[in-house]
Amino acid sequence: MEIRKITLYLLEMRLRSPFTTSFGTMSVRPVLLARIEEKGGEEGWGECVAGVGPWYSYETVDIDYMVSRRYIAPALVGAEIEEPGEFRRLTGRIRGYPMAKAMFEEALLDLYARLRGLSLAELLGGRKGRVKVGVSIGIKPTIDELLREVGRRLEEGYERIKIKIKPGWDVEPVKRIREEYGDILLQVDANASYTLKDLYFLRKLDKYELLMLEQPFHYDDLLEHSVAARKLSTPICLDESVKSLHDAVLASRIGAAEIVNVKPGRVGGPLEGKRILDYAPGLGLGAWIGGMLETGVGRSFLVALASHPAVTFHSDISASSRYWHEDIVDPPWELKEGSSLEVPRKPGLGVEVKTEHVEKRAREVWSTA
Ligand code: OSB
Ligand code: MG
Repeated sequence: MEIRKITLYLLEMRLRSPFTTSFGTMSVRPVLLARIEEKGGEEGWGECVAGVGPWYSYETVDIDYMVSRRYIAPALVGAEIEEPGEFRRLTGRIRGYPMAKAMFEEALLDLYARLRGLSLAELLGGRKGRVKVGVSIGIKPTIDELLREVGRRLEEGYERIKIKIKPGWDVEPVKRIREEYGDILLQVDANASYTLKDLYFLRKLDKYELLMLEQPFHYDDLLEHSVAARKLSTPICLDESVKSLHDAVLASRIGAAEIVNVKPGRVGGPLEGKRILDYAPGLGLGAWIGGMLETGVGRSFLVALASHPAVTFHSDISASSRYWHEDIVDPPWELKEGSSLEVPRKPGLGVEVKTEHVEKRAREVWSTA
């Protein structure tokens, strides 16, 4: 495929309800999209998951927009690419910025899949026709509000609940959810808000039979996790700390985690996500696919990865309606029976991008000549 033109769209999408984690509240999600067109007229779409500020990672949407225009798009446009795996080599000189790179790799995968008549799942080693999904619930002003939202999500059909925790919002919310809703599938995500000094509190979570404790410690640390893992019965899952297959290998070698949350944006693209999944069973790691409040475009890649046989837990891929009043894809992602999403068999994303809607809603549009 000869890359003819790249267009970037910067949107601001209002979430249906604000999402609060240990690092802050998000009400409006900035969304950066890439559209890559090849010589024959076919196109592909990708999404960057960077946020407003450098909280989850050092990347922000503004920085990634700049890096994309200045460095990544110029390295691609005019290039003749046999298959999406070549993207890494073409942009090998650019250090870091995995979320920006992931957006381009996604667009190339979509483009390649459309040209070949393959689904994303087929490209990414997917086998399942449906994927099990859950919902991620943010920190709430009160426990009553949290309990109400958990109840509502269970009613909507989500059979696995993840709640965000932070010091001071951990044991009590979990205890109250267990009292109210019994032995539902429940897990917690700390987004790196604890230190080893808090081990005493984290050990109190052990009696609540949580599926896992996600990223309790520093975003770039494996050692603290490996120390804590020996003292906790709740399995540790890593999110922020795993930026590549290399990190996943290291984490399993030193016993820092039993489970890995695979996010294509965090690891530089769906192909590195697939590699982690390919190795996870051999490393003795359970796996699932994490979300970053993506629109329907990013969600397509999450669903495709979640259909990989190494995915052993429910993924954070909720339906479009959990996030948006109106998604930018048609049809929107819908929750199906058994807390699942259907894996599309159509070529590429498997859903249509509503291009006019994106163009109308974009705050900024940039394209190569
Ligand atoms: O840590 O998993 C996380 C959203 C933004 C940043 C980090 C995280 C999340 C989520 C949302 O948990 C999951 C979803 O997209 O539904
Ligand atoms: Mg997380």
